[in-house]
Amino acid sequence: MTYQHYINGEWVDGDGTETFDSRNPANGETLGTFQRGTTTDVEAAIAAADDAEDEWQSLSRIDRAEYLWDIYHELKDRHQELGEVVTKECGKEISEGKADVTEAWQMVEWAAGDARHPKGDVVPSEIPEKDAYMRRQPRGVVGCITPWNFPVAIPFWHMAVALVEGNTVVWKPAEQTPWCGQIIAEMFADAGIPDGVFNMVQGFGDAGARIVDHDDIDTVLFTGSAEVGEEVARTVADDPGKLAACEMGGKNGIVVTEKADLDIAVHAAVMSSFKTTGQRCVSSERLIVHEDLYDEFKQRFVEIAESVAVDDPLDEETFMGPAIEPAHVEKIQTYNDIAREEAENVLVDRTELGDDEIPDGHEDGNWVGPFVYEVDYDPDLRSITEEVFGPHVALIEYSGDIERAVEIHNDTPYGLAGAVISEDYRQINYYRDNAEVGLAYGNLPCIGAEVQLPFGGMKKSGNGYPSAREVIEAVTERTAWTLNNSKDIEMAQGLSADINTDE
Ligand code: UN1
Repeated sequence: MTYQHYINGEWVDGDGTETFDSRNPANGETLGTFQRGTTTDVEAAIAAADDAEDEWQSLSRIDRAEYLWDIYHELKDRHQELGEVVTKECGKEISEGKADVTEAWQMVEWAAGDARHPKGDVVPSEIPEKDAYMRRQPRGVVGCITPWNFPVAIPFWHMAVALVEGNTVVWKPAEQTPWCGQIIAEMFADAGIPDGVFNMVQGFGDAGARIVDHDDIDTVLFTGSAEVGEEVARTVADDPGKLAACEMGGKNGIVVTEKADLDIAVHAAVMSSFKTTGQRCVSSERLIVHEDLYDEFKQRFVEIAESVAVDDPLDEETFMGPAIEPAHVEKIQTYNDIAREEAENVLVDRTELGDDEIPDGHEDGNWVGPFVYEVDYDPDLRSITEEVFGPHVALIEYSGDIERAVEIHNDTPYGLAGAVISEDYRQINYYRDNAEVGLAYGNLPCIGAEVQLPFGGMKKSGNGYPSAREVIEAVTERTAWTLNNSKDIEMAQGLSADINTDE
């Protein structure tokens, strides 16, 4: 059987004749076959979303949220099952597969709960007889393009708030995780969301590109790679009526100062570097460690990186599952090769796992283990400036004060996430005030943000926050509404309201 698109309230094959398979990255098994959407399918979905706008906007925010509450309960009720689906399709170990589903229902809860919260601002006016308000209105049709590494949570980052606010959506899930896309679309269908309000087209970059450049899309929400995100932002910039909110990757760093608690430092670094096999946009690939602690930190970090459990992701004892796909393993290998050239020393090289390390029956998985190296700091090294999106970690020793550490930390084109490990509040506050990142942590890993926080980056890591709480800015217009309660018109700024005539 071939899974279909969900357009205008119907499951359809669409216009295309090609199909594609979803594969389990841990063992290569085929999980399902899916229709590959064409630009025509995207156009049909956008037309449906456009037609559905008026009816959807005529509902109250609270009534729109009712559809999402159904989904909230379903996500919770099916936690274990869906966690396993995430793990099978994207390779994250099972606690992470389940956390993805938890993050999804938390986002739905935030969005649907927010429907009952006051919205907009009451704003003072210079003129006592005037009432001024800021009101929010939906932007219209929102196009959502989501990545494979959070195949359930990130779609809800994009869509939950967009829908409650009164937008209709056209969504393209990542081509690596269409099964998660299918299940989410089934949830919307089961919740009885009106036809055309939610549309899903399975497919690849050509389908995504049509979402981005279509005139009837009002906002594009994109989470994914920097290359694609830049293209999205550029295309959207050509159309003044359109908005893009993009969240891309990072070359995230953790600063371990001479005042750090080493247990916290090692724990936070291991979590940040190797959870999700380094495939979070917030994963850390640079550990910037003060010379006073460097040797001990190195020894302890290396010991764990040598032994961290890379194994069957469905097994609860596993720490790292496989990488998403063979092409991604190649990318990681390429960067490991670059680092071999650039590094002072390679400390851990589990690029190729031994046969005894690969779980039985998983020989066709996309296995890659930790790679750790130390460099003599040089801002021109590719290995410490380009995002790998894998378990590829540089140790960078620094001497001097926190200012120096933060200088190295900020010396990347990216600015998504980072952490400082220190027991000295002055160092922590210096980092807080000067680190060029959207998500900054003290004495914690630089992963694991909660949905009620703003989530997004500075510099090349993105703009416009297509995620979590802050997505509301990308999917709403703000109207400044002013009402005069007087019979006379009086203007602010001392502007005369007199009408002078020649008579
Ligand atoms: C991502 O890294 O691609 O903060 C998303 C976190 C998760 C989301 C990560 N809440 O680690």
